[in-house]
Amino acid sequence: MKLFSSEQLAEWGVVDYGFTSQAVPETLDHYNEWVEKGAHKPLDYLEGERREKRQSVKVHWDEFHSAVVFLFSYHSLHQSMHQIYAENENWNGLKLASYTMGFDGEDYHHLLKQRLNEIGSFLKQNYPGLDYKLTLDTHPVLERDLAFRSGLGWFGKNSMMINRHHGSFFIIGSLLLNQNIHPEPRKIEADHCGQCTACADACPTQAIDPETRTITAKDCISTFTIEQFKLDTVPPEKMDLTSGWIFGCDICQDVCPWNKRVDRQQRSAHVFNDKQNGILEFFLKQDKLVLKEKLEAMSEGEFKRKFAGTSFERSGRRGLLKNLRLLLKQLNILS
Ligand code: B12
Ligand code: SF4
Ligand code: SF4
Repeated sequence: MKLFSSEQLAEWGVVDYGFTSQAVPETLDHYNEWVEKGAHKPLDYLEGERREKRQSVKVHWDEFHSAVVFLFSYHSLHQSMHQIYAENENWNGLKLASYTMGFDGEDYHHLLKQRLNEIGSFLKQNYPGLDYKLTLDTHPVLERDLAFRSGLGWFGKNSMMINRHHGSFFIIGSLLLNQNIHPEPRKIEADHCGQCTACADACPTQAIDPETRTITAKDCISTFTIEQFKLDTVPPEKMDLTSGWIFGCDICQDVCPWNKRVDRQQRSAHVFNDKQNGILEFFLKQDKLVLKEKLEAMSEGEFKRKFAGTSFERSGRRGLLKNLRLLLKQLNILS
């Protein structure tokens, strides 16, 4: 049974979707073990009350009966960013997680929330009495597991949810429903990592444990560059930004053969919009020291106005400056 037409899916940017009526995550024990051994630190929002809610979607929302889970791909932006890193003479050596440039350069939390609400309204027209809640990153739901039990992919050794046809460069967004509108869920996807360990081998901070398919959060460049905003944050011993990532990190996805496969199948020539060009010009196309000086001279308010509605609002001026200073020190450009 198809709920949506291919035109609708294309308009929403959905490359695949699935269903589950299972409230309890399939891999819950792994999550609990991970938090109990403290591997989530410093991400305190994964413990306490929000950990309790993650034990079952029913704890988060007691009317839950099923979920429709969507994959919103940004693979083409990953390709465009690589083109800049490989070919652009004006590139300053800095790198940004490609999701920041996806979704028209807007913070996906805003843009995909609108799309999920559109999808929710459409479903409501067809199912009388239907109610929904959306879950998109910040909600206390194990979203990779929700996608896993909807048959959309498997957990890679880098802990990413990987889809056989679309790789891992996608955002997971879901509608939790008070009805079970789809009785035939897909089969759970098998593991397709095999003997490969490319992600763990490539991670500059050795944050990946390929045995448990989890990462040590404090050692992940993404944690340090996106989640820790304070100027005086002490970098963990293994933190290594020398490969240029100043906001997020894509290394363990870039090297994954399942993403390289999508690279070979899709050739996209992306035309950047004004918002995306603004981000590129500011962060990636001016000298690193000039960028540092500009960030130092800017007020928090000025930064917020310049990057309103983008992913960079999250870390703010201070967070980016902290990352850039560490990178410049590690490259011996700054003492
Ligand atoms: C906290 C968090 C982070 C933390 C911790 C990441 C982590 N790996 O746990 C940090 C800040 C480091 C982070 C980074 C990134 N994140 Co993040 N993050 C989250 C968040 C909010 C919670 C994740 C969580 O619960 N982690 C706890 C771990 C234990 O759970 P898990 O990651 O689901 O891992 C499962 C598997 O490891 C499995 N498992 C464990 N052992 C074993 C063993 C076997 C044999 C098997 C089969 C399974 C298995 O069980 C675990 C529990 O379900 C989710 C959104 C959400 N609400 O779920 C987004 C989310 C996971 N992040 C996302 C993204 C895009 C990223 C980045 C790519 C951003 C970037 N470019 O910098 C990086 C990727 C880093 C990486 N390799 O994971 C996407 C991932 C999409 C996808 N394709 O998987 C999510 C789902 C957001 C979204 N809505 O799309 N993130
Ligand atoms: S996102 Fe970067 S630092 Fe984090 S686990 Fe992957 S390669 Fe390592
Ligand atoms: S790089 Fe290899 S081991 Fe890592 S997630 Fe991809 S296929 Fe699995």
